[in-house]
Amino acid sequence: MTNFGSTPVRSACAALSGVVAVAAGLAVGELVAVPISPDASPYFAVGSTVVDHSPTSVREWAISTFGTSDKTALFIGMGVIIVLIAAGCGLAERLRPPVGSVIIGVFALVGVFAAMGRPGSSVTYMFPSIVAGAVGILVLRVLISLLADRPDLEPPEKADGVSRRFVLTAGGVIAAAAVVGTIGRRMLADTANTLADRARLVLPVPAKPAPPIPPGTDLDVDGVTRFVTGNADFYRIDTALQVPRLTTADWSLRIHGMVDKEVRLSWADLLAMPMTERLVTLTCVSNEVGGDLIGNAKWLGVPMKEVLELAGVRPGADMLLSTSSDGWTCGTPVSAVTDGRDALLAIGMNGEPLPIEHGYPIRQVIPGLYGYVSATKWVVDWEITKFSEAKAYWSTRGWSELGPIKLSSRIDRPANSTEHAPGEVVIAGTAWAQHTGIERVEVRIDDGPWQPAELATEYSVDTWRQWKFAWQATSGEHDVQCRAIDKKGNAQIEDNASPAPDGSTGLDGRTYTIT
Ligand SMILES: Nc1nc2c(c(=O)[nH]1)N[C@H]1C(S)=C(S)[C@@H](COP(=O)(O)O)O[C@H]1N2
Ligand SMILES: [Mo]
Repeated sequence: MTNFGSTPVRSACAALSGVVAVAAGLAVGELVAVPISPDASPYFAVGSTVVDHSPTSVREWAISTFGTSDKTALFIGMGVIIVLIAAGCGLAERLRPPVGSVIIGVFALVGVFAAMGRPGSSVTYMFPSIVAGAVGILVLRVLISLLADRPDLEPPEKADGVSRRFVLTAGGVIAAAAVVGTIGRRMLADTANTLADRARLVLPVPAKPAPPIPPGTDLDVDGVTRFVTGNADFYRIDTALQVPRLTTADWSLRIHGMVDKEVRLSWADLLAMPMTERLVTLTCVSNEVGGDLIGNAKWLGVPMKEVLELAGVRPGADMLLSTSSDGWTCGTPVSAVTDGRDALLAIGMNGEPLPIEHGYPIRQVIPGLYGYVSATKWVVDWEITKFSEAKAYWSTRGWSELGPIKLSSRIDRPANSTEHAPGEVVIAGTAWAQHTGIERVEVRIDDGPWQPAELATEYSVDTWRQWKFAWQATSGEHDVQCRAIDKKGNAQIEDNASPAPDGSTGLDGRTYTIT
């Protein structure tokens, strides 16, 4: 016990505290980055930024010295520097609090800026660094406080001037950081792997390209959703806590059940088939009246019918039960796949490989059916069966077995409860009746008559259709509603119904004040 309370031991422990704190922060940063992007990880973002901004001569030197391990060398080098700085933070925090915490905070900011500067970044990219910084500072303060002199403690509660609580806490944090950091890093590596696979994928030229979009499908009225929804703006719905990360090499589709012959389709088999390109409007059954869980994209893929014919459907089968790589299931009427509509096993979305969250590398798109009974993303298995024998994910949870999309329409502009001057006010929006087509959209002011709106050029019966109505507004408060009529003459159902079990009904309405 000669060293009891000695400065060297406590200094070493302070330095160690810094290293543990920074390691914990970085580990948590990795995990927080998982649902965002590999580029959002503070460690990776800073490393990548260093690589991107280092002079060519330095990069050439690194490549000639370390060869293909140049990136590994960089990350190891960064690790050594971080350990040294972290140790310094620990010492500084003990001698001059809160200098250590401030240095960690500054490094968190460096992480924030590096992550925000990555290509394709969004505001969410700053979270991993912020959380990493907060965890680092918290751990540092706790450990340093445990190092404070405790004259009340005697061995074995206190050895060499260091309390047992300090040793246990530091050990616990480092063990937890190792687990969290390893899991986070592995998941990020999987994502990076899938992103690299996606970046390499060259989409085939369609044998049947989508008909060109005629002028006038977009009315170009400010505030109306565009006719084609960009991939980044496309609504996303799935049960995946962690988006599946498949690669084209991992992927295959097994077709079994009530088939003439079982088939396993590989990516190469798929690419050997002629591709079709179509615009199809996808809608979620959970979309409320006036909601935005709907989008229209140009999909590239193989007709599902042709894939099904490779296996051959046996008589009596009426359900295609598809399963995603994460085990979600979807029951689609076989007839919707074989009746000639453009049901696609899609690999492209608006000219790009599918984004990971929209099903990379492959998903289903079937015109006319809500997503939960048609649009399986990350699809890997088709079982041909009967509705009387199988139930899919949402059907076991109270939703209908069949989910044809309900005729509906939406007002996109002007925004609700806005004020306008008397005279012309342009009301505009979109309407959809997938696989039947929109015949008419009508607008009603207060309790007045239904008046026809001007329709955009029709692209196809599988895509939504914009409309606009030039209203001659008079002073006062007015309620405005819209309704659609489809090509079979059905008018949109006016009674309000919530989405469960088979889709919402009712009319979209807005209130405007004209002064
Ligand atoms: N694997 C999988 N695919 C899925 C789902 C899911 O939860 N898991 N949700 C479905 C639902 S309910 C909808 S509305 C559409 C949405 O597709 P999107 O996210 O590309 O817009 O995907 C469908 N495909
Ligand atoms: Mo959905």
